[in-house]
Amino acid sequence: LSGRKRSLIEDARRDRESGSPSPGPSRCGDSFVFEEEKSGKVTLNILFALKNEKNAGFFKAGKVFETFEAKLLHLESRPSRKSKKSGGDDLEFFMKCEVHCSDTDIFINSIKRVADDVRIVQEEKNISFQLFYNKISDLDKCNHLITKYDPDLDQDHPGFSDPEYRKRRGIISELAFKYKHGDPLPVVEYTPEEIDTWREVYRTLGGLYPTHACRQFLEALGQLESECLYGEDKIPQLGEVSAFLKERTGFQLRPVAGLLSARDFLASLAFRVFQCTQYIRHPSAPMHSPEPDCCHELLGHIPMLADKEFAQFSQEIGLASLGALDEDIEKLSTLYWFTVEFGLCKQNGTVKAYGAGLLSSYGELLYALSNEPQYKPFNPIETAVQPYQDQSYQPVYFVSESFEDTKHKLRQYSSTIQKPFSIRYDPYTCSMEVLDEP
Ligand code: HBI
Ligand code: FE
Repeated sequence: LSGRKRSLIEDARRDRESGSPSPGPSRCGDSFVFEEEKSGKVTLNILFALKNEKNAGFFKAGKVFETFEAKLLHLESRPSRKSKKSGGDDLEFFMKCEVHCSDTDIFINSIKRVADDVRIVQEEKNISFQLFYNKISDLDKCNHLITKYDPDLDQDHPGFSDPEYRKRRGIISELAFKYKHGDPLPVVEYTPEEIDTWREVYRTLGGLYPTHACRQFLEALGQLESECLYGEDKIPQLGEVSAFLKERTGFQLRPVAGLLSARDFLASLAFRVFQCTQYIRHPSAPMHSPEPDCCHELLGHIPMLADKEFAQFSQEIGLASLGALDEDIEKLSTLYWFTVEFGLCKQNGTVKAYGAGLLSSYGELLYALSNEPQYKPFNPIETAVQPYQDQSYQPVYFVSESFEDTKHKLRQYSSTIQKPFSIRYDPYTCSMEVLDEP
């Protein structure tokens, strides 16, 4: 053992034997351990504030890591809530690290000697209770893309073996990667071939809307057309569409490079921001895209987001997701799927489509409103755990009485999601207010 490590161990041992309360004998083993490996290493999540000496304390904590050869897996800092309450601006630190099993106890005690408020976060999921985007510009950090249906990686994507297409999609995605909140929305000069794809989709789906789409969708589409934002001869630009939505419901768009993680995607909705892809599907398959593309966003989502009640519903799913555990994100994601993407609703005694996945897919729109599929009334507890398909038509569709009713049911459901705080969105500052802090 190095001299330094030995002295820390001796200090800790002395503390333990003398029953000194400050570092305190911490429970050894199991309760702190959630990833025991055969190698004799354990992974710990440690949250701590610094003692008065501030930065020096941080480096002292670093020294403990060095001494115990703890492998740092993750490190982040944030303003300490405790300090903020008393008007301070101290930081607190979160570290994920790997230490030798036999060192666990002594390692924690050593950290306690140099830092304040040391907490061992027992399971990783507890972290997500506390970390979430607080202000609208934080959405610049939404970069957790899922590459499942990316044409560069998914052999079943219609553009997989078309290098030209992949290059083009790459260029358009790059605009999204570079985008920062407050920038003007990127303008894409679409090629005649891309416009042909759009035209075909627009015409084909346009023929079904009058009989298959819900009233709110038709109203908004009518407005978009009469304002010359929508039409079959041009692909609408995000900037114009965002301005349209902002006037109606306060929703705004930001460009996104592809499929986002559910957590990032839902978090954006909490700020009334809709993440919009800007590239278009492959021309060989105009009626279907495995990943979201501008046809899906512009035809499926945008008209619905111009409806007040629906916009509020969408934001509330987002608010419910902030700081939620992974398993609750999964449920909210499923609720989103069966409402915003594949929802049906009753209108004047008939069933109509309001889900964007339906309103942007000719085949499934016909299927969903035929006699074939099973319908169930929307009921969040049941809907949230319904298995779903993203490769073929849904086995079951959930029917809403009205958006208002669905919104109330979702609100009721969201209030049962366990969180140690509640959140309110302040539209003046575009930021979250956290209430009832733990
Ligand atoms: N990402 N870009 C993008 N667009 C979506 O519609 C989308 C997403 N990520 C997840 C998602 N939708 C949903 O399926 C839910 O998981 C929220
Ligand atoms: Fe979608």
